[in-house]
Amino acid sequence: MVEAMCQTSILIDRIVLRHIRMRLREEFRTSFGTTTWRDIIIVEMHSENFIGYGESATNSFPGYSYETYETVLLILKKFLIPRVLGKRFNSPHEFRELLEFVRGHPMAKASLEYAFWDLYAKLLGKPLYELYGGTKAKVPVGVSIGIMDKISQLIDVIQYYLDEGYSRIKLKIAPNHDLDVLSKVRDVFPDINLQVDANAAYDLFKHETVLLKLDDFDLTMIEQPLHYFDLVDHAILKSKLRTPLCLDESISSYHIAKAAIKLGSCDIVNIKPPRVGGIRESLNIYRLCVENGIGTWIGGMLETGIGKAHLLHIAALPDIAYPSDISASSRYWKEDIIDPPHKLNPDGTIDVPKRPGIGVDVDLDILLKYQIRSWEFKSHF
Ligand code: OSB
Ligand code: MG
Repeated sequence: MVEAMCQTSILIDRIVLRHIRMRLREEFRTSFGTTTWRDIIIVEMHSENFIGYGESATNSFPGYSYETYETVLLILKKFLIPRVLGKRFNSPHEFRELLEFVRGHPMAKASLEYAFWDLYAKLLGKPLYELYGGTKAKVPVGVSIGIMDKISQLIDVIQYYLDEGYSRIKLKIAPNHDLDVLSKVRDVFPDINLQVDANAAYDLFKHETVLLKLDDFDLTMIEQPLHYFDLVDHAILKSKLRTPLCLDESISSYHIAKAAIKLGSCDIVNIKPPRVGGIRESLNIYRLCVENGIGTWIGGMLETGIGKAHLLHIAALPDIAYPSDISASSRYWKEDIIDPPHKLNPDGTIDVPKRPGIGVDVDLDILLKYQIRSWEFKSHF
């Protein structure tokens, strides 16, 4: 689909990296740690008068994966940028191919690939979703809610987001913060679309009884209950659960997705472009899942409006089956760095931007308020 498009040759003549630090409106607690501040690398890729934008989804601590914003900076500066700067590319496929010489570091690759896709689409004058074969003008979204000490507070927060119009609620769970919480939440909200995410906190041997009791709460899915390397135990657990099992952290690439599907480790895959190394890999995983009857949706990583815009274009694909973790700008930020900000529609969807590329403008004045440092790389021509 993408490869068959009209050829546009792009010369990458300048790349600017901006380290920004933004405070979340509220701290976000998961089984792997608490996030209050986000350290983000914004990638600005220039060709002629066009600018493409990417964003690293990493954090300041390697709790979700081994990458941090510092490793992204290192890999971009030392390996990836020197490889692409001053070169011409005829397609995003050709661009992405050149990043393959680095093993791992998916979030570094994704941040650069994001910027290239945006640039490429802007040069073609087309919104990104059209290049991906996306068909949805607006996509169903849900909100992900962190762990809270007080159940009364959690109930209030759920009510707040339901009132805002979110129609799917995802709760973070962890050992000793699960059945009791869910039973109280279900008492108050018996009918809402509810799912949970354990961020790999459980062990099948130690926690089997608790995990099987999750079947009692009519959950849409259980996300990443076990260790991220443990495809086999996930397959065993899936065979014992009625609730669909979704993998997040485990699915680090197309090849692992293939193994997980062959092993029967999951019913659903949360596709997160930053986790798998970008858009091309996400499109490949999406197609693989659709061919194999595995449900998909697009996961989030507390991104700014730039990263969320990229997610919206991918979530516009026709067979994404569940609401995605793409909340409105106001969910995480007092002030987003894009114009216009992403807004939630009353029906629990967010519009896919229609203008070329990611389809939203970056507000440089706001971005610079949060900037810690920037680095500029110019081609020699
Ligand atoms: O596991 O899905 C996750 C945020 C950071 C890291 C991991 C995860 C999350 C979320 C929030 O659940 C998703 C979002 O709204 O961006
Ligand atoms: Mg998750």
